[in-house]
This record gives sequence, C-alpha cells and structure tokens, in this order.
Amino acid sequence: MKNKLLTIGAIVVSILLIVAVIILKQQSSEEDASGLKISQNVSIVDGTQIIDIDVRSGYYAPRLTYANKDLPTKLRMNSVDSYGCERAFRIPSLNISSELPPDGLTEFELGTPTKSILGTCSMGMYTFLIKFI
Ligand SMILES: [Cu+2]
Repeated sequence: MKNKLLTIGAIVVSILLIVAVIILKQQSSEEDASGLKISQNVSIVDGTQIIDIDVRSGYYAPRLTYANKDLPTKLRMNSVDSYGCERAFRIPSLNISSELPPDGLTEFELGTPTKSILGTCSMGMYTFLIKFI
C-alpha cells in the first residue's frame, strides 16, 4: 500500500514538472514571436545607424532587417563576387538607382526613414526589406 502511494506520488510530481516545463516553454516562445528585435546587421556609429546588406551573385542578405526608426541611417551594400543582376540596384521609394561593383562597399544615405524600405534588383528578381521599428 505504501509503495503504491509512493509510486502515485512520483507520477503526480513527474506530470506537474512536465506541465511546468511546457508552460515555461510556451511563454518564452510567445515573447520571441511578439517582441521584434533590431537585427544583427544593424549598428550605430556616432549617432548614425548603419545597415549592412550582403550582395552576392543571385541574392541580397539578409532578406528582412529590423532597424531603429528616428535615426539618421546609412545603407552599406557589401558586394563579394557579385556578377549577376543584383548589381543593378534600386530603391524605388527613394529614387535610388546604382550599379554596384562586383566587390567592395557602396554606401547610400537613407535619411531618417519612417516607412519600410525595399531594395531590389532592376528586374525585381532579388529583393530585401528593411522595417523601421
Ligand atoms: Cu534581377
């Protein structure tokens, strides 16, 4: 009888632990989903926000960037072995149109953006989006 009670007690404790772990996990994943975070390719130097985007043959990376709004902002395009149409670079909302080099950094002044900025190749095959939060 005593053994049975001990076994039942152990089972109840185990179930409670499992439920607690599941609840804690759900809470942390909810925080991750709702709390937008500034992306790792964003840095602030002397009050200017710098957003780094990689330019490679066939893509821009990262595809989605979260940056700070209300900061003077520069876009820094980092080309490495770029020989595709990603070099024909456009930001339609800012009337920016530029031929990027196959290798090297190219900077663009974005002002103090309030709206999202879409970067794209001239034909719209490759894109990236910067959201200001
Ligand atoms: Cu293209």
